[in-house]
Amino acid sequence: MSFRIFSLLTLFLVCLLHGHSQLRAEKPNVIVIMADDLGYGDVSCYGATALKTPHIDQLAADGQRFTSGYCSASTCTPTRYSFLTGTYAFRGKRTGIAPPNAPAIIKPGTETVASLLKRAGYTTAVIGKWHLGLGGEAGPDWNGDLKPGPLEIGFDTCFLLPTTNDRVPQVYVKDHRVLNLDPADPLWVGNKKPSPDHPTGLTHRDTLKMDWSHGHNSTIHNGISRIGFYTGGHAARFRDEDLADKWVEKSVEFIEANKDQPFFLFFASHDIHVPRMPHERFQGKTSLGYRGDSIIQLDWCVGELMKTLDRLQLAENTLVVFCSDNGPVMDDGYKDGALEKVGDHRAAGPYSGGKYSVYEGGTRTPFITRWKGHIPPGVSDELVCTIDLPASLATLTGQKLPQDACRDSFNVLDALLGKADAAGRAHLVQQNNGNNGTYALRVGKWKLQRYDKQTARNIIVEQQLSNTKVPQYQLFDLEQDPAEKQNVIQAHPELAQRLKKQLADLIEQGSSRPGAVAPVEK
Ligand code: NG6
Ligand code: CA
Repeated sequence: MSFRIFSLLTLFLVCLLHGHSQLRAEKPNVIVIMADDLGYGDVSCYGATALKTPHIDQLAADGQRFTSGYCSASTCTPTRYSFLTGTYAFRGKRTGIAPPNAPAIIKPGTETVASLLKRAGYTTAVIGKWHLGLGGEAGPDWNGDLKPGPLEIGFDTCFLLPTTNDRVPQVYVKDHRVLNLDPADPLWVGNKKPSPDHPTGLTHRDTLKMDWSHGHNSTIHNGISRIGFYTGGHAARFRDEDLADKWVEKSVEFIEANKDQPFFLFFASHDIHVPRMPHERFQGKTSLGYRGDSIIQLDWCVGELMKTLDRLQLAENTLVVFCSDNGPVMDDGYKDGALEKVGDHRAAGPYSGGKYSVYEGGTRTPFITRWKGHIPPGVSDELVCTIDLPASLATLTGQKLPQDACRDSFNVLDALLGKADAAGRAHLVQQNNGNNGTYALRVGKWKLQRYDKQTARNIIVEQQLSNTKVPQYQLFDLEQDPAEKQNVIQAHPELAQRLKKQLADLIEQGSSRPGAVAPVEK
C-alpha cells in the first residue's frame, strides 16, 4: 500500500471514529438506579452518620447531588408508574400498591422512558423489582407467557422480581417466563389458603426465621411468611439473601453485552424494602439492624455497577441517575429491629413523614446524577422529580413526545446536567398511594397539603405507623419550617386559596407538561 493511500485511509478512519464518538456523546448510556424505601437521610452524603455509603457518596462527589430531588409518590407502584410513563399516577387506573396477581397496569402502546429511548436506538432493560402488574385482565399466567409486561412497553429484555418480595411468589421472571419453572410442579398464586393444612405465618409462626408484625402472615418461603398464597414452582424459587447479587450479575451481563451501543438500564433494587434479608456477608455490618445492613448492600450494588462502567471505560459515556421510589419506613410488617435499633439515625433527614405520607419525608429522597466529564460536581437546590426523566431523556436523545404522552414530565435536562442557571420545575404534585385524595403541591418554598379524607399517615417516621387526624388543607413554609410543623394556612388566606386552585387545576386538567393534552376518554 502506498504511503498516500495509507494516510488517506488513516484520515478516513479517524474521521469515522470521531464522528462515532460525537454521535455517542449525544446518546450516552443511561442507568437509573432506583432504591426501594430509601429515605433522604439514609446515606452518608445526605447526612447519615450511623453508617457509611462510600459508593453512593462517590457518585455524589463526581456529579450533582440534589437537595430537592423527589419521587412523585410515597409508595412504590405509583412512583414507578409515573417514572416510566411521565404521567402522574393519580390520573391512571389501579395505580395503587399492586397485589400479587395484578394485571399489567401500564397498557401496551403507552409511551414510556424505555419506549422513547428504544426509538432513539437504545437497547433497554429492567432488572429488579417490577411491581407494576403482569398479564392481561385475568392477571398473570404464571405457568405460561407473562404478557403484557415490560417487553410490551419498550423494554427489550427484563429480569424481574414480579411484585415486591413481601408478596408472593419468590421467583424470577425472565422476559415472558418464570425462570427455571418445572412444568411438573406448576406455580399457583392466589389470595385464599389453597388447602386447610397449608402452612402459614399464623399456623407455623414458631418456625419463622423472621417474625411478622402486621399482615405478612400467609405462605411461608425461606422461613419468611408473605402477603398472599402460593404453591408449586419449587425449582424456580430464590433465596431472599441472593437477590442483590442476582441483580448485579444480570446487570453486569447486560452492560457487557451492550457496551458498544447505547443502552438503558433500569436497575430496580429491592433494597431496603421488607423483608429486609441482606446477604449473610452484610448481616450485622451496621448498628441499625437489617435495615442498615440492606443500605450497605445497596451501596455495594452501586459500587459494582460503577466498577463495571470503569472496567469497560464507559463512565464518561454513561449518565447515571440514583433515586428512591418513596421515603423511609421502620416497621413495615416484620420484626427486623429497625425501630428498636434506629438510635439517632434520622431516615428522612430533617423532614417529617416517610413512606405513605405527603410530608416531605415521603417523596423528597436522595437524587444524584453523574456523567463523568459532562456533569460538573456540585450540589443543586433545583426542584426535580423522577417523573421528569422521560421528557428530559427525550430532549437529550432528540426524541419528540406524542402530545398525549408523558403528560406531567418536564424537561429539566439542564438542571439534571448541572448547567449553570438551569431551572428545575416550578411546581410538583405529590401523592401517597393510588388515587385516594391525598395530595401535596410544592411551589417554590410553599407546600400545600390536601387530605380529602382528613387523615395522615406516619408523621414521625421513627415511630410505629399511625394515622393522625389532620385538617383538609395545611400550608407550610419549607424555608422557615422544613419539618412542616407549623401550619400557617390562617396567616396566608389568599396564597392558600391560590395554591388550592392551582392543585385542583393540575389534578383536573389531565396534564401539566406544556403542550401535552389529556387523551379523550373512551
Ligand atoms: C403495604 C404493606 C407493606 C408494603 C407496602 C408496599 C401491609 C400491612 N403493609 O400494604 O408491608 O408491602 O404495602 O410497599 O401489608 S411498596 O414500597 O411496594 O409500595
Ligand atoms: Ca417502595
